[in-house]
Amino acid sequence: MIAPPTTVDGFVTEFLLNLAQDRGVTLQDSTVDDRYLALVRTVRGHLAARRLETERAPRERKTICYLSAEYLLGRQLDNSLLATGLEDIAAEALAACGVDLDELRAHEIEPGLGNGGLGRLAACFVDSMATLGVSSIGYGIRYEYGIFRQSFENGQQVEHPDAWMRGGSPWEFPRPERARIIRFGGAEDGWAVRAVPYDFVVPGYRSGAGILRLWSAEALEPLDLPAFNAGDYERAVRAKTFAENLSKVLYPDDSSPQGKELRLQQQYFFAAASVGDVVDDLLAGGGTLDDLPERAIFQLNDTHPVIAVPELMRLLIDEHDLGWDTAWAITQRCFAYTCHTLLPEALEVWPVDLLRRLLPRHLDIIYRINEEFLLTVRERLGEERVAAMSIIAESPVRAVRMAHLATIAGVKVNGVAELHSQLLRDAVLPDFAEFFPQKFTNVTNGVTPRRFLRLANPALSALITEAIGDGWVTDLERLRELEPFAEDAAFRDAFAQVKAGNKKRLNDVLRVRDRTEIDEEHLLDVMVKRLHEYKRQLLRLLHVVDTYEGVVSGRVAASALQPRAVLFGAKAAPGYVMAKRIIHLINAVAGVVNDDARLEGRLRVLYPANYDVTLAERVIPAADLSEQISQAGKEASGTGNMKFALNGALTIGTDDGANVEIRQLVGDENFFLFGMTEPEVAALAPAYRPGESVDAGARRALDLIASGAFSGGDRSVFEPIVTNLLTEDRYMVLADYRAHADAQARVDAAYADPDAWTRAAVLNVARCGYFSSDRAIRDYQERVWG
Ligand code: BZD
Repeated sequence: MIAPPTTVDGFVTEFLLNLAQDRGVTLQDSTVDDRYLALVRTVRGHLAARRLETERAPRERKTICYLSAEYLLGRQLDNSLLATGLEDIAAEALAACGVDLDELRAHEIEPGLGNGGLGRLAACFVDSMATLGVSSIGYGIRYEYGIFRQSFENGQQVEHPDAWMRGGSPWEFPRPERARIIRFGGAEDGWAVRAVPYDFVVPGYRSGAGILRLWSAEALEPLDLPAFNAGDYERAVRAKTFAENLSKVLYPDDSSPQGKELRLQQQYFFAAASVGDVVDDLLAGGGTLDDLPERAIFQLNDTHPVIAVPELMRLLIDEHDLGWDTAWAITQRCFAYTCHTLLPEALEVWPVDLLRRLLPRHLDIIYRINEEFLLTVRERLGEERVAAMSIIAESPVRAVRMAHLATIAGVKVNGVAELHSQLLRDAVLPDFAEFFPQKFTNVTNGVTPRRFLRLANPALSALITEAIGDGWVTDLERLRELEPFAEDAAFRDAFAQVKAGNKKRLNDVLRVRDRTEIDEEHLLDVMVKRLHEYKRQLLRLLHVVDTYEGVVSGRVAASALQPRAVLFGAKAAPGYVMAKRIIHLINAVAGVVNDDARLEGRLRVLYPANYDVTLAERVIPAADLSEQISQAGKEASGTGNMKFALNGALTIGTDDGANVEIRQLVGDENFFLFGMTEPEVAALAPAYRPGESVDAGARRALDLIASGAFSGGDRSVFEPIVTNLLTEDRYMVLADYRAHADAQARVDAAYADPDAWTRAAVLNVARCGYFSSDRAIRDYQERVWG
């Protein structure tokens, strides 16, 4: 094999060659874009070599086929350099050419092919599988437009298309020879598109590689030539436009499925292409269909790819002539399902009418699976359980419940944190947990230490490595060895300096992208995540308003405030009206608070637009306080919570999702717990009257908002928010208000002793090694794929 260069000279040669041959320019005449693309070419050569090497190594028996509609990858350059061990060589080589590596880094547009936690988790998992040497392939959709770019106009969210591929997509390898035809509709009204795969190489840290295979939709015929020749230019490209729409854009709804036909087309498009790809590979390698369950498992990332279940059945029966029972026996061993939600409205259902039109054969298969399943339900649990457990819901319209289908077909069903898995069994799918007790398990989420510690926080990484060596990068539990350093004053000093330096690094980007900055002396208090009522950005905001009101009304001296910068980052689904109002309110409060001299600059609210993975990598290492304040029983896990703790932020949080496990590990004294527990929420819910006993602080905040203080005197603008809290308050913001405010006071008191704070921060880092996605993948191997 031709080994790519691993010396500085070799790297320089390769880079200049790529510049000349690929871009057709000399270094002198090159643009940033030319230099960036030539650098990617050079690094990509190493990835390709790594992949060939991995493919030649003796194969593990089973390949993990991760099916996910989303991968929120983040920028690729630094991770590729790190994984291949080329960081220093590339830096030296480019310096020798007089090229500014930082400028090239900043030039990369991140592929934002996901909405939030679920998509980012998939990206962490492919990284970990590659690093652990697990034979794996991630399948998904090559959206031409990823998650929208957010800007604010007069404080309100405006969405813009994310043209991340403008200027090409230099990391991927097109694989047109593996293209497949995907058919929709029935015998009379059938139509088809071509699915063309593009491979991203997922480099493992220092060894190994996986593939991320993303499908792009194309028309079978790119042009209707007779129509074109007849002058009907619109009709000439109609089929092309129609087909390409399938992979055109990521749906930006993260928690409430819209039931849109194009979305189901997207799901089937990538699920069918992926299942077909795996089956073809098996047969081409001399395997038989009976071998499939030993050779592959499809991990379903939520219900979005569940249509792969009837698709495999169709393939086995209609195209490979297996009988129903044989096909079902195989299928039932090939899938496992991960659920990522607790919100009932987030469980996907597809109207039967729509399925009948789009995928009639699949609907028939689903009906038969259901029929046979319900026979056994009737037998074992009785007729009265049938309606609740059926795959088919009868109202409000007859529809297929994808979670039921996934649970019936899967070898395992898992939740993503201990509490979530328990609630999944007790509340979301209780009948199924009774029927299939051995199917249900937990795998607590994790995050990749490569991107979220080693790359995002170089200074802390260096400090940790200096103390305990660099084994933690692939064995994060070794952070435990830092515990004794919490008692070491010199180490704490160095740790505090790292945090201060990270605030400067954050300011370097905030100044450029948002023309703002934080005061580096302030406590940096961060709430970054999708905007959703259950996550309760409003709870944080009401406390900001209450604090502001205290100063301007003269009840509290500004000088008594612990100086804080409260930073929000969040996108709202474009159709989620209340979430967008909340964004407007946060910006409105920021405008007023930041401009009011009476606060003496001791309370600042920042809301940089377009929070994405790239910004996360700067914000998280700089944070002192991590806001994880969802209503208990609503956040399945959270993964931001893990990233913050690993970077030495303390958490203020409810007993929800993985917060529970974080607190158990870091210790109560190093975590600011507040609020109702899930059973308390459940007990209060039936009789909850939010307007009846409003806390005085919350009342002052609501009154100030209602007065128009943040809307130029216009009382109508934020009235729906105030009214909603006082009359409905679905996520009990007001019920938890006092507990939250008291916890914030405990935060202030703790921060007043910087050394003790730093000690707690060090312990957070030392005790959170469990939250590595490497550990999560090992758990999947043991509990799900084994
Ligand atoms: O998944 C999130 C949960 O809300 C988090 O608690 C959890 O940590 C992560 C990872 O397990 N769920 C999502 O991010 N969901 C979506 O993004 C999504 C996207 C499309 C449709 C439905 C949900």
